[in-house]
Amino acid sequence: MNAKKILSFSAAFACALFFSACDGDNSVSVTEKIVEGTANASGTPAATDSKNNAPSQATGEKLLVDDFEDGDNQSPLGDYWYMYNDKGSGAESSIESMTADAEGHPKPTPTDNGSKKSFNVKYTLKQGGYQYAAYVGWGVHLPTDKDYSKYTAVSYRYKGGSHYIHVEISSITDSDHYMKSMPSTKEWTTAIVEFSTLAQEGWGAAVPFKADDISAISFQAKGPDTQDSVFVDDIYLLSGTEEAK
Ligand SMILES: [Ca+2]
Repeated sequence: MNAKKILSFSAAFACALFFSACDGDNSVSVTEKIVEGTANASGTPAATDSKNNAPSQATGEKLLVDDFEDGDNQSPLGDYWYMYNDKGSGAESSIESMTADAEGHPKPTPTDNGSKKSFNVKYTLKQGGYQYAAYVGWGVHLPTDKDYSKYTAVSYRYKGGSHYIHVEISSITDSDHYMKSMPSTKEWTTAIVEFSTLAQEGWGAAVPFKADDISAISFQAKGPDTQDSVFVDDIYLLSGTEEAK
């Protein structure tokens, strides 16, 4: 797939899926790229906008997890966005929201992606005396009494450092969640992550993935000591996808 095709597709797709970002201004989306991450959680993140690896587009129902336009700390599905760090494990990483409230809870921040707000974290990874890689994370729980069985993928837009997306299921109790590694990007990028491409990292119990058991969508930055930031927006569960034309 050549670059021109990616750009023309991306603009159309972004306006179809995220139409609110395109009201009266198609120029917003033309710089977006569409990528997928790598299934290997320990591998080097790589974009898939290269030959023989076409991106997907949504074809079925969408369930909004959050688009942050209301500016509050709560997902439309009911639960609240959270952040965590590795200090309880003995490392020294930190994470903060650019616009936390008085209690330190993360809140959406004004954004440059054509919508009003997105969710931002900035973080410092610092291994300290911890024997494994430093990590921080952020995410939101989903109500577990809802039927997610028809959903096959999660989509979101992001900009910033490399990270992992986690689709957590309630039947995993040791935190070795299904995940995918996503590459860093300096431009707002649309990612469609098929559940079939997720993998557990492998240090915990192997548990079959069942979409109906989804309990959280979360993100994690993990690796060598560094400082970076990530913005996320327009997070949806998708019931169908197909290869982009
Ligand atoms: Ca938004």
